[in-house]
Amino acid sequence: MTRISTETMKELLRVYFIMGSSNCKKNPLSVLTEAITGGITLFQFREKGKEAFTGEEKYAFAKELQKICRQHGVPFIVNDDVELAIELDADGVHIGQDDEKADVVRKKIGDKILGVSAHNLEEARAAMTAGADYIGVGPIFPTTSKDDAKEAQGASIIRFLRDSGIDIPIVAIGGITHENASEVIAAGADGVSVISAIASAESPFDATRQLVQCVKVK
Ligand code: TZP
Ligand code: MG
Repeated sequence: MTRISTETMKELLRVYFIMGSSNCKKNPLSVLTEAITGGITLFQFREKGKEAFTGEEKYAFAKELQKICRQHGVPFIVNDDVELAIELDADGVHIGQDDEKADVVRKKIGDKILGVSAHNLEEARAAMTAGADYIGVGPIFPTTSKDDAKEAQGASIIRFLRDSGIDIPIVAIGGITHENASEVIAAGADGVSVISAIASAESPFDATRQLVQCVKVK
């Protein structure tokens, strides 16, 4: 295996769906299937919160979601849990600033995709140096999907990072909907990452289709 190219990474970030069991109104397996049919380009398994599965149940649930992703050729990324990602032979890992250090994770996962959350220029530069394939920047808009979310920064943070020379693939996150997705793409993001816009939608399929339209060609 070799590291993913910047161009391929940018394409995968276009519509990046993140989900765990607590985010879904309907059966999570159907939500993921609808999202894939609607056109998501990347999926992240993020099993967090009071009711979240742990241990064997978490593993089994992840495996089911990974199977659906594999059937449809959508890469499967694991949030935080580097060991689970390795056990499942996932396509990559996404870590935050409070998780294991990015350079240590890079050594553990070899050429798998590595995503790192960054909130400012310093963190973005450090992630690039540590070997991240992309950074997730946010929250851009207010969100209710992350308990410990920092203050929303607006799409201008993306423009600021680009103007400061950050050329690594960037996915914007936090409060993104079909109404504001094109704004973050115009500010320089390669794609949008969403939880509730798809997971809480009456029709995850329709919601995904709408997002796909919004992020089409810059
Ligand atoms: N990181 C920053 S904001 C956020 C995460 C995981 C939650 C995004 O969820 P939503 O529902 O798309 O605002
Ligand atoms: Mg984390």
